[in-house]
Amino acid sequence: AAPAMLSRFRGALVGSVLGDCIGGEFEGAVDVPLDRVLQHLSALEDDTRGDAILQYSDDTAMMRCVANSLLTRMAFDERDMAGRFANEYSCAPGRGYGSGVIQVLRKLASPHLKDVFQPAQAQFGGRGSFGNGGAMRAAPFALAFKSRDDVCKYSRLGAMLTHSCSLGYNGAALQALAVHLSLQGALALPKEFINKLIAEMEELEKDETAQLDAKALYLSEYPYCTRLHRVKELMDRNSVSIEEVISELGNSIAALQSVPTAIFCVLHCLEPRDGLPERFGGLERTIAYSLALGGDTDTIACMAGAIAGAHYGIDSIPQSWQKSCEGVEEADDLASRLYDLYCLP
Ligand code: 8NA
Ligand code: MG
Ligand code: MG
Repeated sequence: AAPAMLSRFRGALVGSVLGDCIGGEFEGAVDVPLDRVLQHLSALEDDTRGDAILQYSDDTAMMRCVANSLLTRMAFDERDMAGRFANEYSCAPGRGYGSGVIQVLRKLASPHLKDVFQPAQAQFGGRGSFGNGGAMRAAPFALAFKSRDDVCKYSRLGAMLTHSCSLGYNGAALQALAVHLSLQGALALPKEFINKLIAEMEELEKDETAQLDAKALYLSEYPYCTRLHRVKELMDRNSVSIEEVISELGNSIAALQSVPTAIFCVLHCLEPRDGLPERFGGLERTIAYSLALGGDTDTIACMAGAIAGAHYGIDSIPQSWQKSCEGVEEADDLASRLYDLYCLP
């Protein structure tokens, strides 16, 4: 039976945290052999490993800020959200933030700041960040807003607080839309799922700013659509190597080279795959596969975990994994409260 909506909400945020915590082990690694991934995962099931908990990083720290802001304000409030990012960073600066975004977070802490979008706009010579930091925290927007237009609009605005390049905030919209569709059960029809995402991104990438940014970065005219078409091609293949996925889609900290990749991980792992244990369910396969790609593993697994968790629901997530990761209970609680908000008439 398909999971109930509350189970999907909880799966989305818990899946996101698990991907971040479990993926941290291989962050930045160039080559991650699958047996190392499986070793890392089986260690989570080992009761004798004591109470060494895998810590979450910036991905989860900022996702919690987004969820808490949406819950407290019961709407998108840019000043409140910016304030939470700044405060979270000043309380726990050692969570592995990107080197650029730190400057934005410091400026956002100033009480005299008039325009909270301004610090992000000053990044990288005025071009803004194209990192995946907006996308990694985008899942709660899909839980807070019912309509696809709102999910899209507010996930972009939320990302613009730190990522003013269209590649950065459109990547956040793509991630939020993927979670939104997954919550609706859309992954039951994978082809339609990817076609819907392509149609949404065509709308966003038509925009003049998006066109100019793509040109300035020497990218194709519709960069996300181009990548999503590649995802579709890879889905059609009987066998795809890790190397092909990395070269076609990427595994870096750029949103363009990680959000479509995370979506591919989910789609690819809807079915059992060679090399992954048969006892693994879909969510376990998705996380394992994301780690095997190397690169920005915590963030790719975090994004894939949110989409997969929304599809399979909370009961698909092993207890041993949940117990091994910091911040799971809080994420579960945030998801339940966002569900209550979602159910309000
Ligand atoms: P960001 O905005 O600082 O962007 C990340 C990096 O991308 C920057 O430091 C630049 O190197 C590069 N970059 C982004 N935009 C531009 C541009 N317009 N021109 C040139 N270079 C650019 O931070 P973010 O929030 O997007 O970062 C997200 C990632 O950083 C996440 O994966 C997160 O996990 C974290 N991360 C941390 C480490 C670490 O060492 N702890 C490693 C990888 C990623
Ligand atoms: Mg991180
Ligand atoms: Mg990362």
